[in-house]
Amino acid sequence: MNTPAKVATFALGLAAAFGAALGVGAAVGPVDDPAPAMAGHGGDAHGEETTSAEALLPAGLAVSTDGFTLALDSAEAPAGPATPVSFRVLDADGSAVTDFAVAHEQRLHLIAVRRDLSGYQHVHPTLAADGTWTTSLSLTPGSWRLIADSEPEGAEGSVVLGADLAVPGEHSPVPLPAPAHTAEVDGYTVALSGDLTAGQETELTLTVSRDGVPVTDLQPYLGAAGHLVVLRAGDLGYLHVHPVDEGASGPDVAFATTAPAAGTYRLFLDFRHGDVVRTAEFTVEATRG
Ligand SMILES: [Cu+2]
Repeated sequence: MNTPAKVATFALGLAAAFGAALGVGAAVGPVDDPAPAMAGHGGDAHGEETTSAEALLPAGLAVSTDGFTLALDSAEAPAGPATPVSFRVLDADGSAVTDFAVAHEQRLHLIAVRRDLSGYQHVHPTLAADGTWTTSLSLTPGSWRLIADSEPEGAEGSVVLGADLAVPGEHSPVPLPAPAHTAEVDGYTVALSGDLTAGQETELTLTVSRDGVPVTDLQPYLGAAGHLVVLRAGDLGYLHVHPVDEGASGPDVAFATTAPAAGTYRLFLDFRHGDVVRTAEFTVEATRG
Protein backbone atom coordinates (compact mmCIF):
# COMPACT_ATOMS: atom_id res chain seq x y z
CA MET A 1 0.00 0.00 0.00
CA ASN A 2 1.44 3.42 -0.91
CA THR A 3 1.73 6.18 1.64
CA PRO A 4 -1.24 8.36 0.60
CA ALA A 5 -3.48 5.29 0.62
CA LYS A 6 -2.23 4.40 4.08
CA VAL A 7 -2.96 7.90 5.32
CA ALA A 8 -6.43 7.80 3.80
CA THR A 9 -7.13 4.43 5.42
CA PHE A 10 -5.88 5.73 8.74
CA ALA A 11 -8.08 8.80 8.45
CA LEU A 12 -11.03 6.62 7.54
CA GLY A 13 -10.43 4.43 10.58
CA LEU A 14 -10.06 7.47 12.77
CA ALA A 15 -13.25 9.01 11.41
CA ALA A 16 -15.07 5.73 11.96
CA ALA A 17 -13.78 5.52 15.52
CA PHE A 18 -14.81 9.09 16.28
CA GLY A 19 -18.10 8.57 14.51
CA ALA A 20 -18.80 5.58 16.71
CA ALA A 21 -17.68 7.40 19.83
CA LEU A 22 -19.78 10.45 19.07
CA GLY A 23 -22.67 8.57 17.57
CA VAL A 24 -22.77 11.00 14.67
CA GLY A 25 -21.60 8.73 11.84
CA ALA A 26 -21.02 10.55 8.57
CA ALA A 27 -21.59 13.94 10.19
CA VAL A 28 -17.94 13.86 11.32
CA GLY A 29 -16.83 15.12 7.94
CA PRO A 30 -15.44 14.03 4.61
CA VAL A 31 -13.52 10.83 5.13
CA ASP A 32 -10.86 11.75 2.57
CA ASP A 33 -9.89 14.79 4.61
CA PRO A 34 -8.19 13.99 7.91
CA ALA A 35 -8.66 17.54 9.24
CA PRO A 36 -12.19 17.27 10.71
CA ALA A 37 -11.40 14.07 12.55
CA MET A 38 -8.05 15.39 13.76
CA ALA A 39 -9.83 18.51 15.04
CA GLY A 40 -11.25 16.27 17.73
CA HIS A 41 -7.83 16.20 19.39
CA GLY A 42 -8.36 19.78 20.64
CA GLY A 43 -9.13 20.66 24.27
CA ASP A 44 -12.88 20.05 24.61
CA ALA A 45 -12.76 16.77 22.76
CA HIS A 46 -10.36 15.13 25.19
CA GLY A 47 -12.98 12.68 26.44
CA GLU A 48 -13.74 11.52 22.91
CA GLU A 49 -10.08 10.99 22.19
CA THR A 50 -9.77 8.80 25.28
CA THR A 51 -12.77 6.75 24.24
CA SER A 52 -11.32 6.22 20.79
CA ALA A 53 -7.91 5.17 22.11
CA GLU A 54 -9.41 2.80 24.68
CA ALA A 55 -11.49 1.12 22.02
CA LEU A 56 -8.27 -0.19 20.49
CA LEU A 57 -6.97 -1.63 23.76
CA PRO A 58 -7.83 -5.15 24.79
CA ALA A 59 -9.20 -5.66 28.31
CA GLY A 60 -7.44 -7.10 31.33
CA LEU A 61 -4.23 -5.09 31.05
CA ALA A 62 -4.95 -2.99 34.13
CA VAL A 63 -5.23 -3.89 37.81
CA SER A 64 -7.60 -0.93 38.22
CA THR A 65 -10.17 0.36 35.76
CA ASP A 66 -13.63 1.95 35.80
CA GLY A 67 -13.21 2.62 39.53
CA PHE A 68 -12.63 -1.05 40.41
CA THR A 69 -9.43 -2.76 41.51
CA LEU A 70 -8.39 -6.40 41.62
CA ALA A 71 -6.73 -7.04 44.99
CA LEU A 72 -5.00 -10.40 45.36
CA ASP A 73 -4.69 -11.47 49.00
CA SER A 74 -1.11 -12.38 48.15
CA ALA A 75 1.00 -11.48 45.12
CA GLU A 76 2.89 -14.74 45.53
CA ALA A 77 1.70 -18.35 45.71
CA PRO A 78 3.46 -21.71 45.94
CA ALA A 79 3.59 -24.10 42.98
CA GLY A 80 1.26 -27.09 43.26
CA PRO A 81 -1.66 -28.85 41.62
CA ALA A 82 -4.27 -27.18 43.85
CA THR A 83 -2.89 -23.98 45.34
CA PRO A 84 -5.51 -21.87 47.13
CA VAL A 85 -5.80 -18.35 45.72
CA SER A 86 -8.03 -15.58 47.06
CA PHE A 87 -8.77 -12.03 46.05
CA ARG A 88 -11.31 -9.24 46.22
CA VAL A 89 -12.71 -6.73 43.77
CA LEU A 90 -12.54 -3.30 45.41
CA ASP A 91 -14.76 -0.36 44.55
CA ALA A 92 -13.63 3.27 44.30
CA ASP A 93 -13.80 3.62 48.10
CA GLY A 94 -11.54 0.60 48.59
CA SER A 95 -14.37 -1.58 49.92
CA ALA A 96 -14.74 -5.14 48.72
CA VAL A 97 -17.69 -5.54 46.35
CA THR A 98 -20.10 -8.23 47.55
CA ASP A 99 -22.70 -8.08 44.80
CA PHE A 100 -22.03 -9.16 41.21
CA ALA A 101 -24.35 -9.65 38.24
CA VAL A 102 -24.51 -13.07 36.62
CA ALA A 103 -23.03 -13.28 33.11
CA HIS A 104 -22.62 -16.54 31.22
CA GLU A 105 -24.14 -18.29 34.24
CA GLN A 106 -21.45 -17.09 36.66
CA ARG A 107 -20.83 -14.01 38.77
CA LEU A 108 -17.12 -14.02 38.09
CA HIS A 109 -14.94 -15.75 35.53
CA LEU A 110 -11.28 -16.09 36.45
CA ILE A 111 -8.69 -16.81 33.79
CA ALA A 112 -5.27 -17.92 35.01
CA VAL A 113 -2.41 -18.29 32.58
CA ARG A 114 1.35 -18.23 32.88
CA ARG A 115 2.91 -15.28 31.08
CA ASP A 116 4.28 -17.64 28.41
CA LEU A 117 0.60 -18.58 27.71
CA SER A 118 1.00 -22.08 29.14
CA GLY A 119 -1.10 -23.57 31.94
CA TYR A 120 -4.40 -21.95 30.95
CA GLN A 121 -7.27 -22.35 33.43
CA HIS A 122 -10.78 -20.91 33.44
CA VAL A 123 -12.40 -21.28 36.84
CA HIS A 124 -15.34 -19.92 38.82
CA PRO A 125 -14.27 -18.94 42.33
CA THR A 126 -16.60 -18.96 45.32
CA LEU A 127 -17.73 -15.67 46.83
CA ALA A 128 -17.82 -15.24 50.62
CA ALA A 129 -20.18 -12.77 52.29
CA ASP A 130 -17.30 -10.33 52.91
CA GLY A 131 -16.47 -10.12 49.19
CA THR A 132 -13.52 -12.54 49.23
CA TRP A 133 -13.33 -14.85 46.22
CA THR A 134 -11.49 -18.14 46.66
CA THR A 135 -10.47 -20.87 44.27
CA SER A 136 -7.63 -23.27 43.72
CA LEU A 137 -5.28 -23.24 40.75
CA SER A 138 -2.74 -25.64 39.34
CA LEU A 139 0.40 -23.53 39.39
CA THR A 140 3.87 -24.17 38.03
CA PRO A 141 6.82 -21.86 38.80
CA GLY A 142 6.86 -18.65 36.80
CA SER A 143 4.98 -15.39 36.42
CA TRP A 144 1.23 -15.84 36.17
CA ARG A 145 -1.50 -13.49 35.07
CA LEU A 146 -4.93 -13.61 36.71
CA ILE A 147 -7.77 -12.00 34.78
CA ALA A 148 -11.08 -11.48 36.55
CA ASP A 149 -14.12 -10.83 34.35
CA SER A 150 -17.21 -9.75 36.29
CA GLU A 151 -19.89 -7.12 36.57
CA PRO A 152 -19.54 -5.64 40.07
CA GLU A 153 -22.46 -3.71 41.52
CA GLY A 154 -22.29 -0.14 40.26
CA ALA A 155 -20.50 -1.04 37.02
CA GLU A 156 -22.10 -0.36 33.66
CA GLY A 157 -21.24 -3.72 32.16
CA SER A 158 -18.40 -6.15 32.38
CA VAL A 159 -15.21 -5.06 34.14
CA VAL A 160 -12.05 -7.00 33.32
CA LEU A 161 -9.14 -6.63 35.74
CA GLY A 162 -5.73 -8.30 35.61
CA ALA A 163 -3.04 -8.86 38.22
CA ASP A 164 0.28 -10.67 38.32
CA LEU A 165 0.88 -13.64 40.60
CA ALA A 166 4.45 -14.79 41.18
CA VAL A 167 5.07 -18.50 41.68
CA PRO A 168 8.61 -19.04 42.96
CA GLY A 169 10.77 -21.82 41.58
CA GLU A 170 12.92 -22.68 38.62
CA HIS A 171 11.28 -22.73 35.25
CA SER A 172 11.94 -22.50 31.54
CA PRO A 173 9.49 -20.52 29.39
CA VAL A 174 7.41 -22.68 27.06
CA PRO A 175 7.64 -21.46 23.43
CA LEU A 176 4.31 -20.45 21.94
CA PRO A 177 3.11 -23.23 19.58
CA ALA A 178 3.11 -22.33 15.88
CA PRO A 179 -0.13 -21.10 14.29
CA ALA A 180 -2.43 -24.02 13.42
CA HIS A 181 -6.02 -24.55 12.36
CA THR A 182 -6.59 -27.77 14.24
CA ALA A 183 -6.08 -28.74 17.85
CA GLU A 184 -6.23 -32.15 19.50
CA VAL A 185 -7.45 -32.59 23.04
CA ASP A 186 -8.23 -35.85 24.78
CA GLY A 187 -9.19 -37.70 21.56
CA TYR A 188 -11.18 -34.75 20.19
CA THR A 189 -10.16 -32.77 17.14
CA VAL A 190 -11.20 -29.14 16.94
CA ALA A 191 -10.88 -27.38 13.59
CA LEU A 192 -10.78 -23.60 13.37
CA SER A 193 -12.03 -21.67 10.38
CA GLY A 194 -12.07 -17.92 9.96
CA ASP A 195 -9.39 -15.36 10.59
CA LEU A 196 -8.57 -12.52 12.92
CA THR A 197 -8.23 -9.15 11.23
CA ALA A 198 -7.01 -6.05 13.03
CA GLY A 199 -9.79 -3.59 13.74
CA GLN A 200 -12.55 -5.64 12.12
CA GLU A 201 -15.07 -7.93 13.71
CA THR A 202 -14.64 -11.39 12.25
CA GLU A 203 -16.35 -14.69 12.81
CA LEU A 204 -14.43 -17.73 14.01
CA THR A 205 -16.01 -21.16 13.70
CA LEU A 206 -14.76 -24.09 15.69
CA THR A 207 -15.82 -27.60 14.65
CA VAL A 208 -15.57 -30.45 17.12
CA SER A 209 -15.15 -34.07 16.05
CA ARG A 210 -14.02 -37.32 17.61
CA ASP A 211 -12.48 -40.17 15.59
CA GLY A 212 -13.48 -38.30 12.43
CA VAL A 213 -17.14 -38.15 13.47
CA PRO A 214 -18.67 -34.69 14.02
CA VAL A 215 -19.84 -34.20 17.60
CA THR A 216 -23.45 -33.01 17.40
CA ASP A 217 -24.38 -33.26 21.06
CA LEU A 218 -22.11 -30.75 22.72
CA GLN A 219 -23.49 -29.94 26.15
CA PRO A 220 -24.22 -26.35 27.11
CA TYR A 221 -21.34 -24.80 28.99
CA LEU A 222 -21.79 -21.32 30.49
CA GLY A 223 -24.97 -20.88 28.49
CA ALA A 224 -23.54 -21.76 25.09
CA ALA A 225 -22.06 -24.64 23.14
CA GLY A 226 -18.61 -23.40 24.02
CA HIS A 227 -16.73 -20.60 25.66
CA LEU A 228 -13.88 -18.91 23.83
CA VAL A 229 -11.20 -16.76 25.42
CA VAL A 230 -8.65 -14.93 23.26
CA LEU A 231 -5.42 -13.58 24.75
CA ARG A 232 -2.80 -11.57 22.93
CA ALA A 233 0.75 -12.87 22.99
CA GLY A 234 3.14 -10.27 24.39
CA ASP A 235 0.85 -8.60 26.91
CA LEU A 236 -1.97 -11.11 27.56
CA GLY A 237 -4.60 -8.56 26.50
CA TYR A 238 -8.03 -10.17 26.80
CA LEU A 239 -10.51 -9.94 23.94
CA HIS A 240 -14.24 -10.02 24.41
CA VAL A 241 -15.80 -12.81 22.40
CA HIS A 242 -19.47 -13.24 21.64
CA PRO A 243 -21.10 -16.54 20.71
CA VAL A 244 -22.96 -16.07 17.43
CA ASP A 245 -25.64 -18.65 18.27
CA GLU A 246 -25.94 -19.55 21.94
CA GLY A 247 -28.28 -22.43 21.11
CA ALA A 248 -25.81 -24.34 18.91
CA SER A 249 -25.02 -27.92 19.93
CA GLY A 250 -22.22 -28.71 17.51
CA PRO A 251 -20.32 -29.71 15.62
CA ASP A 252 -19.92 -26.01 14.74
CA VAL A 253 -19.62 -23.30 17.36
CA ALA A 254 -19.24 -19.76 16.04
CA PHE A 255 -17.90 -16.65 17.75
CA ALA A 256 -17.40 -13.03 16.78
CA THR A 257 -14.48 -10.96 17.97
CA THR A 258 -12.31 -8.03 16.96
CA ALA A 259 -8.53 -8.16 17.16
CA PRO A 260 -7.33 -4.70 18.18
CA ALA A 261 -4.11 -4.95 16.19
CA ALA A 262 -2.10 -7.28 14.01
CA GLY A 263 -0.13 -9.79 16.02
CA THR A 264 -0.24 -13.22 17.58
CA TYR A 265 -3.14 -14.41 19.68
CA ARG A 266 -3.84 -17.58 21.61
CA LEU A 267 -7.38 -18.98 21.51
CA PHE A 268 -8.77 -21.18 24.26
CA LEU A 269 -12.05 -22.97 23.51
CA ASP A 270 -13.76 -24.63 26.47
CA PHE A 271 -16.38 -27.16 25.39
CA ARG A 272 -18.36 -29.76 27.29
CA HIS A 273 -19.11 -33.28 26.11
CA GLY A 274 -19.76 -36.43 28.12
CA ASP A 275 -19.98 -34.20 31.22
CA VAL A 276 -16.31 -33.22 30.92
CA VAL A 277 -15.08 -29.74 30.04
CA ARG A 278 -12.03 -29.74 27.77
CA THR A 279 -10.00 -26.90 26.34
CA ALA A 280 -8.71 -26.74 22.76
CA GLU A 281 -5.92 -24.21 22.18
CA PHE A 282 -4.83 -22.47 18.99
CA THR A 283 -2.25 -19.90 17.99
CA VAL A 284 -3.63 -17.45 15.41
CA GLU A 285 -1.99 -14.56 13.61
CA ALA A 286 -4.21 -11.50 13.16
CA THR A 287 -3.62 -9.85 9.83
CA ARG A 288 -3.58 -6.13 9.21
CA GLY A 289 -7.03 -4.78 8.32
CU1 LIG B 1 -16.20 -18.56 33.23
